[in-house]
Amino acid sequence: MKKQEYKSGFVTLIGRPNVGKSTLMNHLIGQKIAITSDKPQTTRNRIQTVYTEEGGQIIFLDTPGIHKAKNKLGEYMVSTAERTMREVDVVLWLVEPTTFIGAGERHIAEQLLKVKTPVILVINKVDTVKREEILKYIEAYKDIYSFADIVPVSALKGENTKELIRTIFKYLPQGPMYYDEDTITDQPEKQITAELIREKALRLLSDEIPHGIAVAIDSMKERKDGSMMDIDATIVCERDSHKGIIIGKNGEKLKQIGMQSRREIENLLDMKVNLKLWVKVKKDWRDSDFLIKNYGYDKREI
Ligand SMILES: Nc1nc2c(ncn2[C@@H]2O[C@H](COP(=O)(O)OP(=O)(O)OP(=O)(O)O)[C@@H](O)[C@H]2O)c(=O)[nH]1
Ligand SMILES: [Mg+2]
Repeated sequence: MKKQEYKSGFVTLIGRPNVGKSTLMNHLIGQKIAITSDKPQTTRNRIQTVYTEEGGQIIFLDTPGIHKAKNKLGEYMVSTAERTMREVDVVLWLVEPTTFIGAGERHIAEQLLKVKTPVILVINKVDTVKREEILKYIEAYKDIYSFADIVPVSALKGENTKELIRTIFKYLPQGPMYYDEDTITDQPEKQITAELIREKALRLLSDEIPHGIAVAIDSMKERKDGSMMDIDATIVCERDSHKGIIIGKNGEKLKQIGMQSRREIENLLDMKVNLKLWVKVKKDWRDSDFLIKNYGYDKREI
């Protein structure tokens, strides 16, 4: 019997903020690479990860949620996401299980009409609805775009995600193994470390403040005897009043952010970590081209 040809290709995850793109990507590759939170606009950069199995390889691109940008950082995020639609073999468009299709979804459908890439609609969070209702959501979405396929999943519970992988492979061309099978991501450890700190800040702070935060790793050095990694990092925020909230009463909030992120950084690096956190104010950094770039959001890289 003829051996089946190896298939491979690039697949982007797009959709409005908070629909579960990063949660789904982490689940599919079986590792936490992209940070997640219940606050919209968690992901800010394109994050590439690799899924490898015997018959093929999928390179996933997690992207920032597509929204109406209110500052230069937002514009950067949205163009990062929209750009990927043209560069890939398959688009995964993630949506919430609902029959209400708003302006945000219609805008995405319009963008997709401009490209020829096959689009798989992924109805996520089906654990939150009754099974018999799913057909209704499928019908509603069928009206706005001609999808190559529609797959309901729960990224959180891992429901139907194997079926999603099978469906993706249907649309991938024959191709090489782009990365060796041990490769999981293109994100440097330093970048993931900064993101993990930002995740804890997002999760532990409420409302407006988390959106105005960036995290910079000032230094990251392994001790000579290999016993520990010393990390100095700065949380940047937009206002003096925010700085006070991030630090908290008697420094409690910052301590919590530090403790929770240290634990995850230790898992990531597989060694003990000594983490020192600082807080700095940079007024309106999200509207400064220079500072946006400085904190790792570089237009030339999208
Ligand atoms: N119930 C349920 N919640 C989910 C599911 N998938 C994701 N979530 C939750 O939805 C929230 C948003 O998840 P993210 O993965 O950060 O969403 P995202 O689309 O990457 O968001 P942005 O990066 O802001 O665009 C988190 O609180 C997740 O736990 C799911 O299948 N079921
Ligand atoms: Mg995300």
